[in-house]
Amino acid sequence: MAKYFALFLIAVVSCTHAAREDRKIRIIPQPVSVVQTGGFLRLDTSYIDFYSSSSDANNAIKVFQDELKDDLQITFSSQKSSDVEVTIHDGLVSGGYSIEVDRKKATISASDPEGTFHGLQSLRQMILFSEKKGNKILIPCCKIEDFPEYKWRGLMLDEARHFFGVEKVKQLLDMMALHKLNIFHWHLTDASGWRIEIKKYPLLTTVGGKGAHKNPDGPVKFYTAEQIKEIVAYAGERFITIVPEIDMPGHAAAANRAYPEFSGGGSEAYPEFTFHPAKEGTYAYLTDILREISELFPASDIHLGGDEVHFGNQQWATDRQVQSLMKKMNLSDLKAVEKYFINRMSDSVKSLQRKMLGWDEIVDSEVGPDNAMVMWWRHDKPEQLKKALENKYNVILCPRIPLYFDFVQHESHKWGRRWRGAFADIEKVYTFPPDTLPGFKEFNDQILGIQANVWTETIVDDRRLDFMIYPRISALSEAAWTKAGNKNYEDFLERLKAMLSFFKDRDIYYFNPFEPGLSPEAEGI
Ligand code: TNX
Repeated sequence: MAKYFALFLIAVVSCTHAAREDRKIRIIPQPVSVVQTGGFLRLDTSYIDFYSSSSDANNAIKVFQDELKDDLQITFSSQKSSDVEVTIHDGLVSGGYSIEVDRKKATISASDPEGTFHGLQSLRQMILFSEKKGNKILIPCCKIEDFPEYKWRGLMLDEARHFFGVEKVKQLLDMMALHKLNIFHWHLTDASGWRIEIKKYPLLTTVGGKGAHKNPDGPVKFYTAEQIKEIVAYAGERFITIVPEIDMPGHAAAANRAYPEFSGGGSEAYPEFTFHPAKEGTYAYLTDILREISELFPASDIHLGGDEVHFGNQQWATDRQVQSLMKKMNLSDLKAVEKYFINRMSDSVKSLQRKMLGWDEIVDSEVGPDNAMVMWWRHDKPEQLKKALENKYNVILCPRIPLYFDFVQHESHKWGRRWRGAFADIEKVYTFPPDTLPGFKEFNDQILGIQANVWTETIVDDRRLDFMIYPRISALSEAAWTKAGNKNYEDFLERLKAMLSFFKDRDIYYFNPFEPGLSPEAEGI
């Protein structure tokens, strides 16, 4: 009898245990603390009563309600007997929030609208990923406290090499917002195409917007100023800042097709790659462009690129005007010319009341930490990160390995790039940053955050784009938001399963880390 009783007990215990696992709260990125207090709030599957005591939260609430209408066809009313209540009051970290769920209601508190937005996105995941029984959604009672580890949680998309358009970008912004990523860095110009309308120089888009990487004769594709405004507003409603990048003095071939008078030439492999550093007209032209950019983007920063100038500055060495500039300004070599260019353009950015951002090459241009922030991308040059930090720059970490999402993501894959065999698998994204990074600990307060970059030379269409971004975006969000001590890859993978089915419902063509060998090619990607 005792034996049977023991067996019975084991059965009961393991059942409850299984149920508990099943009823776990699954939020990505993992919050600072989640304590399940027992029992459930039973929400109706088709109707939620929603109350907010502050109109400051209206915008975050509107996005949340529209999304849930779309996700689950839930409708909303607002009486005081609410299922969900939102309050704004002092005392919580900016961008942070708390959620308390008891058997009667879910209460979200934050100090600012951004915190409210984050809290609502967590609640949305709880609604989406909790058990549904009959016409009830069973939200586990809990207390959640949450705030971000890094203030810069970015994703960069290159639309110069391949263009994806308004709807795809909005979908990406939606997914960023769901993951509490808050910076969308938009690489809008490069050798393959110039993708943003500039009223004063219309040929930039009508000529420079033609074609794509390896397909120079493709159709003209670009964003009109109106579309840019629409996307900036859409991002703003989701507490995402868009940082535009106008790459210079290299990666300028598309602009140079439109206005060859400002070209500084290129090399055999990279024709017409640079802007001309010795013509006064170039600085006026680029400053005019940046003025229009500053009118379109409210962000406090403008990214000027500054990368890989040596790919195509060979003609500077023989150009008569560059030679006389070098004499006049006492510039000893082409690196000094590059430095001169970057400093002039940094002055332009300053005159527009903006701060310059640049790739890690700009540290060598000594533009100064008061004038610029740096994105460290060359993972094979850790000394450049150290140099940036020692020179007091604020830095965003986005090293190719593991944060370039155009890189292969699984050993067995051939879709994407590799760096001497190295690639960017999801676990490495998740565990970033390793505490072995040089300078990382001593200069921690200069590290603004983390960003992944999606370069698109090899990403030709929406499906490939999805495949490279999802679900590495989920790992990125946890790398950027969650404290190191709260990260756990196995636990993340468990939570990720729910997120993958959400991606599936959205027709997002994600990589499945649980079936890594599946060949996208076989499926026609
Ligand atoms: C390096 S990252 C580049 C890009 C390429 C990318 C491809 C950087 C500042 N420059 O121009 O698209 O590698 O992975």
